Amino acid sequence: MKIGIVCYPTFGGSGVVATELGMALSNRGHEIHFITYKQPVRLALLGSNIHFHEVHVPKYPLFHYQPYELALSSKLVDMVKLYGIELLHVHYAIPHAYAGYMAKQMLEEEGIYIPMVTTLHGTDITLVGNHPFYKPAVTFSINKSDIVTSVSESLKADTLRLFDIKNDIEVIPNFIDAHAYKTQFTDCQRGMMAKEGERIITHVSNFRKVKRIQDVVQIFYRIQKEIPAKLMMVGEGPEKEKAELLCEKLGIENKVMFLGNSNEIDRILCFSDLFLLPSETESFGLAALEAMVNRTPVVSSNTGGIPEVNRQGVTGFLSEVGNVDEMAENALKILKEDASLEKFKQQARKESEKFDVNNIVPLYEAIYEKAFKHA
Ligand code: GMT
Repeated sequence: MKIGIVCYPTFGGSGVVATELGMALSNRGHEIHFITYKQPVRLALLGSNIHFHEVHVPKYPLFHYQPYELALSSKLVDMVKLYGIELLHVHYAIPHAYAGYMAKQMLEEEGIYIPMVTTLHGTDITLVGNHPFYKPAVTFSINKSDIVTSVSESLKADTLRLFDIKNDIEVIPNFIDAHAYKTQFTDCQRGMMAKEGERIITHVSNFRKVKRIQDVVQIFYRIQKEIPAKLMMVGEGPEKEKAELLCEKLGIENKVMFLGNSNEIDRILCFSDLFLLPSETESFGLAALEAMVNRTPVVSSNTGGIPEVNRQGVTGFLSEVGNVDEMAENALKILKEDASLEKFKQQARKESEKFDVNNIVPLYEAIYEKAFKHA
């Protein structure tokens, strides 16, 4: 199939999933066209089966806001015609489903019918899309999609609760390539980051409010009072500075490393002993799954789709949002003894294999077949 993928090209989970999906589909013989404003960060290799088309938005002084949807829908029309793209798969409803639907309509005027699959990722529903200023357009574009998927049962329930949705929503969980990690890094160079006997705790995110970065620091503060430990903070975002200040205030700045955005998350997770994800809301928690595949157990909040990924007492522990005392106690349960740490590491890895690319990508292929019948 020739598939056009629309996504955010940044470090956010939806862009990562869309990029990994495109790469997996191209390995399975499909021709993939990424259409977005920048080459997706995880997209390493372009080739005969995998293309990137940049959406340019010319700046014009009259416009206070430059019209990205207009440029995107025009680019979609052009690329569908030029490359014979047969299906559009848009990730994140805003504004991608809206622009995709406009492109579909323009193409229909020329006698070209193209199905559109929309994948909902989380904040497009729970935070941004739900805002009254966007809601009618988001509802409309979800209802106009040929097939709608969501990345967890929890997100599906949220969507049905918050919007007046007329079509079915199919749940297809996010995925990882478990086999890519099996033999990848035998020497994790742990010694570069921590001393012998120190536990390494990691958090990876876009440092937005929803991630409750201050909770990450507070949990670590409690852990390091009990055992020798270091905290790796990976990512960039608006809450980073506050977190740095809190570390100074608590006097733990020499135990916390802020590593910025990284394309080598797996190298960092390779030497991590525990992953912290205390988010306010999380439709899935791809970062937790990426930790688990790298044998890193997870201490998290029990919100949204996280319980579908992090299993209580198996891959880690879950607590109510904001309960940093319990999260720290749970972390210590895992970290204190080598034997319990090893047990959780093995269980985290085993559970992650359920989300292997080879189990999940065929579900998308089946959806595409269905979308053709629907269109
Ligand atoms: O987590 C973020 O803030 C980024 C956001 C995105 O849209 O890129 O992530 C969402 O989609 C990911 C991939 O499906 C999910 O794993 C994240 O849980 C979800 N984030 C939230 O729901 C807050």
